Amino acid sequence: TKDDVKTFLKKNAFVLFTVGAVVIGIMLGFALRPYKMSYREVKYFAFPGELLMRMLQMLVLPLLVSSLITGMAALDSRASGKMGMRAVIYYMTTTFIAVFIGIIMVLIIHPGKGSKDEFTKQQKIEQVSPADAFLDLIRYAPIGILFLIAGKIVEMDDITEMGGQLGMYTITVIIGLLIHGIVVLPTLYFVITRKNPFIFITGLLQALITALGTSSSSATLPITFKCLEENNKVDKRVTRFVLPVGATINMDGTALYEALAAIFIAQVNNMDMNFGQIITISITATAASIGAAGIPQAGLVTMVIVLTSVGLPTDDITLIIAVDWFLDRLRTTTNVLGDSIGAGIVEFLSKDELENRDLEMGNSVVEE
Ligand code: DAS
Repeated sequence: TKDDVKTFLKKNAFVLFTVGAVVIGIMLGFALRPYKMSYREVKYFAFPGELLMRMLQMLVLPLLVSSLITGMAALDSRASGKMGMRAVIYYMTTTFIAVFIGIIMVLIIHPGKGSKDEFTKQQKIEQVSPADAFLDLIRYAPIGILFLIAGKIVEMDDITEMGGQLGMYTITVIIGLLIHGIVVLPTLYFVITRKNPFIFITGLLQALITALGTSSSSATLPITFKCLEENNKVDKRVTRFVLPVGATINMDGTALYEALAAIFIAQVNNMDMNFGQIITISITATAASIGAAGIPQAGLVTMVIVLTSVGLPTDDITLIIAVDWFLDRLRTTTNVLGDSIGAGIVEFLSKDELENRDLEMGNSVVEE
């Protein structure tokens, strides 16, 4: 009915505007290519996009600090010491494995081989001078994205090469996320609990589909709670602690993606990353995934940290914006899967404590 359409449009306004902006940006870019604009003209034309990047860069630090504080606060306030430690060890282990997979995949498949044409090589790495966010970011973002994409399309010499690289990049991310989500996480669950991981994952299907649909771990949280507690019978004392913290700081999919995307951008710029830079990328991708909020495209925003840490041009993020709305769904699903398997593992490892606490509770009830 008319009302349903109105509600749908209101709920998905931002996503619809962003997709619209990507389409118009692509069309505008192709329309302007025949005019062979100079480097300077492109810079002026694409300035509104530059503005968005500076505003996003301004947001990154507060985002990082605030989500770390809230994440740690959630950890300190309610966690029993041992359960908290187990969760943090699980988060760090799975996130580092995810980063490792991302880096190996992009170095094996090498999607970004070939270099940017001369034209874009002149591109200096502008020092980030945070512009005043005089415009409300969310309402401004689609406009910024439109000009970022149009500007990128105008300046790229060989579109087909970039299209091909983007395709290979997307496939590389998907393979990396699948390895982590279908091989690493279930194996970890089986090795520790000796239970069938795929039965556990079947109980999570509704949450995984919600993550795919919303691109937001936070929006999926209520469903993740329901799936774990009702379908997988995970103890509420574990889910109440592991899930909110996990949804904030444990993002395996995002960490894998940011490390992989950073090296892809280095490849497109024909810049080989040495071992030290790859270690830097691993650490900053982990930190960026901890700092990314559980909202759509948060991983794209915090990727600025990773690119800046190894001196890569931050506005090359526009090369991957066109496919980010799709890859975000897959990495969010991996994030939710990682949080959920973490709850199952932490519950298994905390079994004795939980039972002792039940006994204490039971005794105290009996004594009363
Ligand atoms: N969309 C984020 C999430 O909700 C992940 C990301 O942007 O990388 O988990």
